[in-house]
Amino acid sequence: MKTQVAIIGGGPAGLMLSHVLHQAGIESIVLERQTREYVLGRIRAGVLEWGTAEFLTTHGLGDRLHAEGHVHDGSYIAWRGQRVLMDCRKYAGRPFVAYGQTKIQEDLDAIRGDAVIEEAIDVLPHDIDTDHPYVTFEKDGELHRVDSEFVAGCDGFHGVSRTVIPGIAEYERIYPFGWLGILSETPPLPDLMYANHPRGFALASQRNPMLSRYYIQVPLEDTPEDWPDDKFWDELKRRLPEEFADQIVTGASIEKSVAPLRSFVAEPMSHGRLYLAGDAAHIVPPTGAKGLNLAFSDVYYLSNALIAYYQNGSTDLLDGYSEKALYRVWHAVRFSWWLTELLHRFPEKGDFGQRIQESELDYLATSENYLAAVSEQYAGIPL
Ligand code: RFL
Ligand code: PHB
Repeated sequence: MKTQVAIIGGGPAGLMLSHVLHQAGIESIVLERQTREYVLGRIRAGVLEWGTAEFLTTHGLGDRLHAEGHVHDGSYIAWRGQRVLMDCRKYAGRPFVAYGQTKIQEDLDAIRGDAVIEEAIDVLPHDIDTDHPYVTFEKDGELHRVDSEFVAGCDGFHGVSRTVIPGIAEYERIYPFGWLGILSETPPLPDLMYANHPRGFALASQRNPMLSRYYIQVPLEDTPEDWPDDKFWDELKRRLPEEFADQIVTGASIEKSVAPLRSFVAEPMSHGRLYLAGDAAHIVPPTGAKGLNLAFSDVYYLSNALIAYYQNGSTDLLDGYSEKALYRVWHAVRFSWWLTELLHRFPEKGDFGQRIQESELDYLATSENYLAAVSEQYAGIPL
């Protein structure tokens, strides 16, 4: 096979890149390890920055987003009887949208599904230092080869692309707990709420008027089996402020899983003709709701760079891609780390660490300047 851009990974980053390139007349083939059903069934992100919503809209993906997405001015942080609103509209001039990643994946699959080769195993990029890189893979027991001009590594944190970049630097922090998340067909609270509580962090989120998403901080060893629905609801309500806990409508969970929390950055994000985008190059803990937004901002920069190359032969944007993308990545990595440290319980930090955390929360409640700075970061820096 032959194409202009071989894309490894058919998650949101890979499919969006393929879509934007296609609109500019640039061919691509997407190699995805999993089946289409598996990829469409994954439950992931729920919060889109305004810039992400605009990027999707510009590329013809706005209709369902604007019809079904729920625009919010901000999200609450609650602790010890206090509450502040990280007001994105007020302090950054732009709201955010609650819209499930699953729907974006569906929308992208509907327009770019034909470019995807599913169940491609042992995918491996070759000759990325030359002008003629290629990718090999196996499907149905046969070995295949895609000759290309560029390779985009959009294969997530467990992908292969990052591993072929010689001497890549990796920065990592692993948090000593996980998030247990459930999805339930019940009406959600009107707003998102992040709660800091002595029993641990909790988050009330949403997907649509009849679909709620909730998370609680749990020990890393815990499994979904440790958390029958009744136990989960009980714990969630204990961690949220009483007046909100009382409004929660409980019901059977339709999905339940535990996710570890990690901050990770690999740099540079390119080598020769291989370019990384999304979780393949960086991971943030979900506390700041930044992962998917970063995947899309990478795709924004990378697609611009590839389009400039194909339209006028310029390599300036390609050469500057890694630096440009990493600037935004490190902002989001720092904010996500900071919000994670502020909102979770870290018994190993002792009483001193706990008092520092409480003092910082008090500062947030009393200083509008501080709250404005936090809200602006939650809104996300413009592309
Ligand atoms: P993905 O979605 O992991 O897709 C990568 C794709 O590559 C495939 N793949 C391979 N294909 C071929 N060969 C290989 N060797 C391959 N290895 C892997 C995989 O099967 C997969 O299809 O990465 P991408 O596209 O970069 O997208 C990133 C986002 O999915 C991720 O950042 C977000 O889901 C993170 N995230 C959130 N982000 C937000 O912006 N807002 C949120 O509210 C938010 N909430 C979340 C989240 C992630 C969570 N989990 C489960 C990690 C909540 C949770 C609980
Ligand atoms: C979600 O709805 O899945 C969600 C919302 C906000 C976050 C993380 C996840 O910070």
